[in-house]
Amino acid sequence: MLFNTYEPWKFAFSRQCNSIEDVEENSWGIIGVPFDSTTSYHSGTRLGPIVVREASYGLEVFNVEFNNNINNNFYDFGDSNVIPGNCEETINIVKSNVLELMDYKIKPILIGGEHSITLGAIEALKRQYDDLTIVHLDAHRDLADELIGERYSHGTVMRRIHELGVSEIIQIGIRSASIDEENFIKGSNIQTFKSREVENNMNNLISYLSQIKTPIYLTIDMDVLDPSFAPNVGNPTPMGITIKDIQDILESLVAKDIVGFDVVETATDKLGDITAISAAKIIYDFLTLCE
Ligand SMILES: [Mn+2]
Repeated sequence: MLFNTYEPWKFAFSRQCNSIEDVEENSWGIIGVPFDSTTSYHSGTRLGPIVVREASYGLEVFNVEFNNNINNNFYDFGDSNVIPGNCEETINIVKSNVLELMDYKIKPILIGGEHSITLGAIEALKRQYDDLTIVHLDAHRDLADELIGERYSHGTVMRRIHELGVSEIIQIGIRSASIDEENFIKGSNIQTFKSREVENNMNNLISYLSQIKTPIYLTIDMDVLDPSFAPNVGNPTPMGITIKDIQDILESLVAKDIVGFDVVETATDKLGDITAISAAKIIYDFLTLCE
């Protein structure tokens, strides 16, 4: 039986455990990463984990849209330590946290926090998975080599992930990039479905995703959504995709081998904020659909 006892430090419906050793293999493990350091426009992502968890208590056990209860095979392990102002060291902490989950065969779900934290999760998973496809939903490519002189930042995170030698990066919802980033992807293993292409031809995207053979890491920057659904993100960008689009993408991926997931860049200090509600809904839909 699932209990929805309000406990704002944990995502609604998460299971209880006395010790990580008691957790069943192949469970999902939520880690909040309350980190905000290199966001270049709106700040506030350090409060993302708490507002997203709080918003999750507006959801019901039964997910009407998918005619199923939320899968209760997940635990919320609380927040990671972070080092304010030190992106590289915070990424290392996230990496060690994810490695610890992997020791117990628990699959990570990160709630951000700025997007740079995704690098820590993927560095950890790369130790186990030689072949890893990154499905990256974002308004931005995040492929800059440096941003304001920084190699580790929320605008360079996919460039650092690319350097790890992943199988493929599939960028979905893109609508803002530099000419350097556009040149970088030419001839690379980076595939693009711009926001308008998602809107105009979802079937094409779904059929592309259905071809993925490797394990998958799914990272969702909340700014992939149109600002009407998610105004409070680090870099709101008009002409985004919808939550329905994300549901379609999740449905096309759930039969695959998803080994890690994150939802990042929620940037608000307001309880009940629409951006936090949208982020909680996406995590809830994911947990309803995924084993
Ligand atoms: Mn972005």
